[in-house]
Amino acid sequence: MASLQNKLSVLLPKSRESIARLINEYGDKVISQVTIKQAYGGMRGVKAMICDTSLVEPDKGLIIRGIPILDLTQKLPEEVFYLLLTGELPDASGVKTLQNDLKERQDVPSYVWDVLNAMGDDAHPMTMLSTAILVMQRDSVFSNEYRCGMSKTEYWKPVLEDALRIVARIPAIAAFIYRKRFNKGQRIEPKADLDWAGNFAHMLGVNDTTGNFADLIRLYMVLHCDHEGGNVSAHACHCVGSALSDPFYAVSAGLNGLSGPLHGLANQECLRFVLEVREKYGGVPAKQQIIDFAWETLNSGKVIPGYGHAVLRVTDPRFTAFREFGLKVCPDDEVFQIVDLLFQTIPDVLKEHGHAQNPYPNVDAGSGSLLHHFGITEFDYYTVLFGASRALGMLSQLVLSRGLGEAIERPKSVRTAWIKEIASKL
Ligand code: AMX
Repeated sequence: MASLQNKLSVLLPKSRESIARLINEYGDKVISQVTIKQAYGGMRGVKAMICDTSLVEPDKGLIIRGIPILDLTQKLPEEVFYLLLTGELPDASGVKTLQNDLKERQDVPSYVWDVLNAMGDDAHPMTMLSTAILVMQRDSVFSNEYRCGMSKTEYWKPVLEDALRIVARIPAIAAFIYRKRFNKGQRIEPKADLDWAGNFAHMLGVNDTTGNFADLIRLYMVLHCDHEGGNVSAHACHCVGSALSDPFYAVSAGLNGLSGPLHGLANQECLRFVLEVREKYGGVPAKQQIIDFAWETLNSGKVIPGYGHAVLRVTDPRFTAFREFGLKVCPDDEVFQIVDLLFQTIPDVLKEHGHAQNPYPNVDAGSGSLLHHFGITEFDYYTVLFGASRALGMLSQLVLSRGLGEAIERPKSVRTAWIKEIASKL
C-alpha cells in the first residue's frame, strides 16, 4: 500500500480541481445565515468553514470519514491518522510503512528536554506540552522551504513532514512531562517493537502486566483524535495555520485552546467531582444519595461536569466506548462504579432541572476514572493525553487545508453600534 506521501500526492490534486470547479460553478450560493444571537454566541451553528476529516452529528456523535467512532475502537491511532488524512483505512503494509515513518522521526531534540527541565515545578502540564511543540519550530521543514521559495501546490508536502515529526515525538514528550512534573523518575526510552500508543503507555512507566493500560491508551488516542473543525482547538490551529504559520506554531496554538476549562480541561473537573462523591459518602453511595448530591450541586449554581454538550444530543459514543472498557477491565473499581452510577442517575436529574439542552454524558465523564484505575491520579495531566490525541486531528486538518489551498482566515467583524442600528430597522 502507498505511503501517506504517495497517497496524498494522488488525492490532493484531484480534490483541488474538484473544489475549484465547485467554487467556479456554485461559489455565490448561500449555505448559511448568521443571526445576532449567533454573532454574540460563539458562532454556534454558522456554516462557514470546511473540515473533511470528521463530522459530529447531534444524534449520532463523532463520525470519522463516514465511519462511526464506535466502529473504530479496535483500530490503532496510527490507522485512524491515515484514515483522517486520506479517507481510507490502511492495510497491514500501509500501517507498517506509517509506523516506520513515525519511528524514523521519533527522536526528540535534546533542547526540548532542556527547556522542559527549566520550567518551574508548578508549570501546568499543558503549558509544558504547548511549549515543547513550539520550541521545535526552529526545525520546521515548512518554514525553511517556504523561505527558500516554493509553489503553493507543494505547501502540503513539508507541512506533512512537520506533522509526521510532531505526531512521532508527541508520545515521548507527553510521557516525559508526566514523569518529570509528577516526580515519577527518569525518562523512559521507546521500544523498537511497539506501536505508537503502545510505546506511549510504555514511556509513561505505569506498572501493568496485563496489557490493559496500553489498550486504554490506544483507545484514548483513537477516541479523542478529532471532533470536526469548529471546536476551539481545531479552529485555533486552523486559523493560525491559515496565515502559513508552520504546524509547530499552529498545533501549539490549538493546544492552548484545549487548555480551557470549557474544552479539554473539563476532564480533570470530572474526576474531581467523582472523587468528591466518594469522599462525601465514604465509597460508592446509594442511588438516592447521588441524586441528592446532584441537586445540591445544581442548586448551588454549579454544573455537573461531564454532562451536556454544545452539539451532541445523545450519550456521547466515546463515553459508551470508555464505559464498555471499564465494565470489562475494572467493574469492581469504586471510582468507575461511581461513574456508572452517575450515568444511571444524572440524565434524569438534568432533564428535571430543565436547563441543559443535552442531559447525557460527554467523553470526559468516564475517561478519568479509567486513568485513575491504572494509577494516573494526577488530574492536571489528563488534558495532555487529550492533546496528544487531538494533535492527530489538528495536523490532519492542517495538511488538508494546505493541500486544498485554503485561504487565510479573515471573517468580517462588526461593532455593537452597527448591530443596534440594523436591529432598530428590522
Ligand atoms: N450541569 C448543569 N447545567 C448545565 C449542564 C450541566 N452539565 N450543561 C449545561 N447546563 C446549563 C448551562 O449552564 C446553561 O445554563 P443557563 O441557561 O443558566 O446559562 C443551560 O444548561 C443551557 O446550556 P446548553 O446549551 O445545554 O450547553 P452549552 O452548549 O451552553 O454548553 C457545555 C455546553 C459542555 C459547556 C455545558 O454542557 C457544560 O458546562 N457541561 C459541564 C462541563 C463539561 O462537561 N464540559 C466538557 C465539554 C466537552 C469538551 O469539550 N471536552
